[in-house]
Amino acid sequence: MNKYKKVQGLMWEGTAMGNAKWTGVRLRDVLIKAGVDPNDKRIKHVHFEGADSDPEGSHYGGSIPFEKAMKSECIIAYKMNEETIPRDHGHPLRLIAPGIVGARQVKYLKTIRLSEEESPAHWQQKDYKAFPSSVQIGDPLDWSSVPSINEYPIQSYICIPSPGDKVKRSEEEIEFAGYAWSGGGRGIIRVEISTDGGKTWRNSELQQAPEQDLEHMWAWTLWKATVKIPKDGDKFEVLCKATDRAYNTQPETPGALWNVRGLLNNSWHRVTINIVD
Ligand SMILES: Nc1nc2c(c(=O)[nH]1)N[C@H]1C(S)=C(S)[C@@H](COP(=O)(O)O)O[C@H]1N2
Ligand SMILES: [Mo]
Repeated sequence: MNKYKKVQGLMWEGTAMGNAKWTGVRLRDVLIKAGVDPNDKRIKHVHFEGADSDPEGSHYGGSIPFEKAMKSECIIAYKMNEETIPRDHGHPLRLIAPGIVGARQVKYLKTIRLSEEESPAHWQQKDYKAFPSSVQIGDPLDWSSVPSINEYPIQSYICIPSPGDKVKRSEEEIEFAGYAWSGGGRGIIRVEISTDGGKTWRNSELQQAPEQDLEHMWAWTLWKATVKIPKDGDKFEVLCKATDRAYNTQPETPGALWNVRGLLNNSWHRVTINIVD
């Protein structure tokens, strides 16, 4: 998004992304055991706080809607990929609320609170919230005017090859591969690629964990496609875009998505590679 128009945010690009198998106890069961009434209309959000703190001593935190917290997929995890959770990923306990952005998956889980409100902005980067495009760099940010990002819009990415990689024309074809993911468990139904700037598209081959279904697709979808290397020119561009269960698809450019903190850019991903003879 920064390349389109300057933003005030962290430049994550597309590969600050993880996917793991989590094991834990249902958050729902823990809350009910602690005396929470699942039908208590006063409870709107559940706040989570980690044991880590910033230099001022405030703890990392985030919240999810109570309704989501009571769904069977939300767990307090104690294992990652069948092993004790590594320290970097939240040892000993971590909230896992599938279908929601990473920032809410609170590590080193220490405290759970029930509330009528979303949790206040968390430390360091304030919060992941997208402001209207009219809000410009330097304008005051009214954090309470927008809700935090929870479910993420549909996204796809080309991981292989990397931008600027070189291929030999004599190899004739090259394999492209990447991931796609959408928030809320909305399954990926297709990932398409284009070699003519988006005029025509063709399907890629998807790889999805068999235990996932279209309504509960928490993990990423991996995709791959073989692309013919053009006979002329010294470089070429490949684009990808995905479509999810709700038939949401990605926009062509970040133009209509621009926001001051550079969040939620899910426009078509483009990679240009070089051809050598
Ligand atoms: N306690 C705690 N939990 C946290 C954070 C943190 O700094 N402290 N960072 C959050 C953010 S912003 C992200 S993107 C994910 C990163 O999780 P990972 O390190 O397992 O990839 O953890 C989230 N949970
Ligand atoms: Mo993050």
